[in-house]
Amino acid sequence: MNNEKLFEIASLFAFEGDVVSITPLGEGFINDTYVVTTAGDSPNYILQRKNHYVFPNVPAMMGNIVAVSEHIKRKVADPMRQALTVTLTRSGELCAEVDGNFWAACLFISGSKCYDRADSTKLARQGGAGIGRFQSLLADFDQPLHETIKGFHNIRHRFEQWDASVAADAAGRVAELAEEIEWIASRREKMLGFWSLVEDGTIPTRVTHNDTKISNILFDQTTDDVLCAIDLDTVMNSTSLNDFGDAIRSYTNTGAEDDRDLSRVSMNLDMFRAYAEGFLSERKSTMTASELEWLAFSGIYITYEQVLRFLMDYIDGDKYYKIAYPDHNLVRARAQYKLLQSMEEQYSQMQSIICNLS
Ligand code: GN1
Ligand code: MG
Repeated sequence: MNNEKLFEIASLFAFEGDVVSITPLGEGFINDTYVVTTAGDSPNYILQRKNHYVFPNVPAMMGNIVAVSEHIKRKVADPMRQALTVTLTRSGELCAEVDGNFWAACLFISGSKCYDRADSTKLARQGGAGIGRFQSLLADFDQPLHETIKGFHNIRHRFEQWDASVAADAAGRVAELAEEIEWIASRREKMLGFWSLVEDGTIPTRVTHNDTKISNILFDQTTDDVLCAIDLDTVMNSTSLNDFGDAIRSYTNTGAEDDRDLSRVSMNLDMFRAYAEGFLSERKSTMTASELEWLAFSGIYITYEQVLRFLMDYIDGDKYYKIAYPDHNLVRARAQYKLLQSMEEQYSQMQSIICNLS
């Protein structure tokens, strides 16, 4: 995106001060993110092009983000730093549509930082407490939330998409994937068994973040305390276990999400314990027995779902995730599968850790 165009888009938003620079930030797989720097003492902002292939209704998604953030603001000591502040367009809209793309903005929280990787148990504990607190702050949120991505962590829905993708074979890749397709098939009933407990209400539905990797938490630059959860695009009603499971998938991995060297990929049990300690320190007293019973399994569930999603995108011809090279989604799927196997091997230890903490 050229700079002139970016300045033109920025001018649509009710930013304070003169915009002096707009620079890319981070490596999200979905949206394009920029930092907007303004002159003098005026605040800086985050400007994002929201991917509307992934998010079909960006205004409704922004409505979720505003509602949830307003709710959190009413409860925290420092609302401008412990919650997101969405910046409206000059005409008062939640987002701007430019050439068929949707743009949205929020305040850049000053004196904040984030981490790309959780490389210590201290960070894992803090991250767990951060997401646990996010869920606690929203426990009494009672407004309807738009389902931003239909069936996001609903494996029954994912299997419908999966079956259609495999049948369509849009990129002609199915024939070479017999082994990988069997990884998915062999665990299908087990995953549906877990999800049916969510569907029948045995496991309760709450307000959840749904994308809980470490880079989606802001820390204070000075104190290193957690400030708030960011990237609220996927805030929806689901089981709180998905937030735990997705974090376990990312925090505990000893390798990279897309590691070609599978010998580097495994689940680190100390990181699992630390994340669980942090999460349960905030949530234990309000969790049901069924949630605690399935907490450890949620890591396996979400990692399996991620194998399926990466593989499905590879089968579809790489339509969803940004890729850096042609078989990137396949490499991601294989690395996540290695992580899944490592979790399955350590499942009884994961279970006893949760049991001891709860
Ligand atoms: C996507 O773009 P990013 O990094 O926030 C995805 C997550 C995946 C993740 C895999 C809306 O998140 O669900 O777990 O990639 N977000 C969406 O790293 O699909
Ligand atoms: Mg995200």
